[in-house]
Amino acid sequence: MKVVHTERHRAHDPKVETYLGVPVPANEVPARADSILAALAADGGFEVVPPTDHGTAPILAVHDPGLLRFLEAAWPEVERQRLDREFLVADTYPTRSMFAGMSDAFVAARPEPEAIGGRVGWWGLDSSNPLVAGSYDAARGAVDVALTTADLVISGETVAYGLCRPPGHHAAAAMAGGYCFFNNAAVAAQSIVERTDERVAILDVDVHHGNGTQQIFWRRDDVRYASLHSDPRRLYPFFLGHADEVGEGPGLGANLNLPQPLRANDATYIASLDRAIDWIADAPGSIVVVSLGFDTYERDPIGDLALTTAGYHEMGRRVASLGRRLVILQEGGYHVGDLGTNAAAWLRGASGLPPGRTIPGR
Ligand code: Q9C
Ligand code: ZN
Repeated sequence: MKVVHTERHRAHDPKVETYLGVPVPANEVPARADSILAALAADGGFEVVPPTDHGTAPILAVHDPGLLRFLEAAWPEVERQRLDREFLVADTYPTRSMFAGMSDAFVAARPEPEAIGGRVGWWGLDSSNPLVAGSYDAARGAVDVALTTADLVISGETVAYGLCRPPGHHAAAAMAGGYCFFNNAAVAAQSIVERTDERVAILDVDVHHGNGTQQIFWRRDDVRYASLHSDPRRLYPFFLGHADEVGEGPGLGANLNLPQPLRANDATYIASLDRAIDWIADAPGSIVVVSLGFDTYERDPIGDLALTTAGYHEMGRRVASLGRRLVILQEGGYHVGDLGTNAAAWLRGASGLPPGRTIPGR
């Protein structure tokens, strides 16, 4: 299997994030990609290829140009103002209740703030998403990885894996958040729709609901979105991801959320996965974009499900059994030590290979 990867991800190297306002070690770190690459290299069945530059047009096909402008300008502005800090994060957000009682048109006409402290809240979902000096460049690299992975599949590979970092599925059309800046999977899916004229399905198996992907395709029937995730009553992103979110307008019925119970195991999870797979099989199309997270893992530090390495192999096998071509893109997964082994297991399953090595000592 081809693996698309670039070292550009390394520029996004936050040391700290904040958790309910308290500094904690960052979860979304370059070592994640190192873990995955090391395991795939040890496996031997993977060929690493670099991405090609796709420019900004595919990003602007799903994102507000203001988000791109902000992300590009944010760190230079921090430096220009000599704000002495290692990362930028908002403390003030345009929360919905601020605008309660005001008309949609009035709210839509509120101007983007000029001050950096206002802009970072304007374009952001949450305060645990540190933006550092290299975040923009790394995020552009991750989009190129996703688009190159889609290119490979469009030009005939049955499956390819993009080692996107930073991840993407929390980024909405006009919003970054949840360790995400651009929505890699949404950019790839949009590009596939444009170039193949086919419908595309996105299957999101990160432990968190992909609120950004859902938002981008909410009113569309040409891109179906299915997500398995921890119930948002317990876990981030809290405000979206419930089972009653089914899309609106032309997109009514093209969104499927399957919230999972606390500590869901392989059997419980895979029963839901089969539902999502059947739902995807119900609609036409030959390509599925997989938003692949390993924060469903039993030892993940921020997830609350309990999947195993063996479960990941079975998941990959079942997703491949759809008989569609797969554009597999990396999202979350924060147990850095076991991340690579889990990724190798999933991708081996998706390639029709038997399970590889297991977690040492387990
Ligand atoms: N104490 C992805 O997995 N909140 N994003 C973390 C941890 C944000 C996760 C709080 C979690 C975002 C792509
Ligand atoms: Zn996640």
